[in-house]
Amino acid sequence: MKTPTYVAVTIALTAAAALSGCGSDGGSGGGRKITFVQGVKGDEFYISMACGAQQKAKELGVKLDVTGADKWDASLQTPVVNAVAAKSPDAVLIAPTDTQALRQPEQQLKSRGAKVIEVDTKLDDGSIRETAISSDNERGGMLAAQTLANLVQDRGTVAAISVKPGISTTDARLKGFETEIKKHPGITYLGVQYNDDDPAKAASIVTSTIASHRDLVGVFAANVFSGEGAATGIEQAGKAGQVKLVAFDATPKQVEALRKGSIQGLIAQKPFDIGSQGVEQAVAALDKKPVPKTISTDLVAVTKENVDQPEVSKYLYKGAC
Ligand code: T6T
Repeated sequence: MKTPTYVAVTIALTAAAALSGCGSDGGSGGGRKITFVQGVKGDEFYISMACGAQQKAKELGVKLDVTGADKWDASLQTPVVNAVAAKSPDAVLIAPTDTQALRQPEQQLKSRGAKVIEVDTKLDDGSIRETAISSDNERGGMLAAQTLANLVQDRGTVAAISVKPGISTTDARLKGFETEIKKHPGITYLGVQYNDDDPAKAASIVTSTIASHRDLVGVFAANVFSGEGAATGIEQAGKAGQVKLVAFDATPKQVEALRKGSIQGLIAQKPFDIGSQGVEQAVAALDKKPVPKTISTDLVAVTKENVDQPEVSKYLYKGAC
């Protein structure tokens, strides 16, 4: 039976696209396979990042898979990465959950021929990745300190809460926060406590800190679950609006707390842009085009007053694309 012309043309175009390295929609992805390994599943920061990566992957004709562990834990992320390596993707976007512990799993990805793009977090060892794409976290921590100092009128005791040591992003935020808060002599800084990225643990840390420090006037929360938990703790202590809270990120739950008055300031990142650039740089690396060693994305200060302005609300994180 003679093949109808339109079928023959489709087959020819698809074959030509595959050979030329262009996606069927003309992108340069050429049907390549990329996997995105999140720092943790079920976190709107990484869900928003995956949305950006998916949009760029579609545009460039790339197949994108998204995976991750259920908790922020290097011992759980490692088998996820090993399983990805076994499938030999052309490139991997990864948010390593520890600056050291994920070095060997990332090295295995590279040894199997994958281009490694670190998104959000990064390893101490920069020799494996093609590039690292993230917010300017140290500057974001300094911005958080300036914001909190203004909110507490430059006097009283403040504390910080974060995930665990050894995470490039939250460690940088704390470094920026501590550098800046020390420039405010009227403010006593209690230091940081860690919650293992568990909002319930963050809530109990904040309630007990409030109970043991009657002069506590402010808290800096270095990421999503630290911020969501700290807001809960402040509400449970009956101190909403009295103990000021500045948190990194902008999930729906954090924005709700901002509107309710248990959070006073959010430092929103641009995860959608990070994901989109991650796929773009992966394809550039596969096409042997130059890739910058680091790419820094912007931050947006979100308050109750500006949260509904379109130029701010477009950066609020989403639970689905
Ligand atoms: O703050 C983000 C991310 O930038 C950080 O590396 C880890 O925590 C988050 O994922 C939010 O949960």
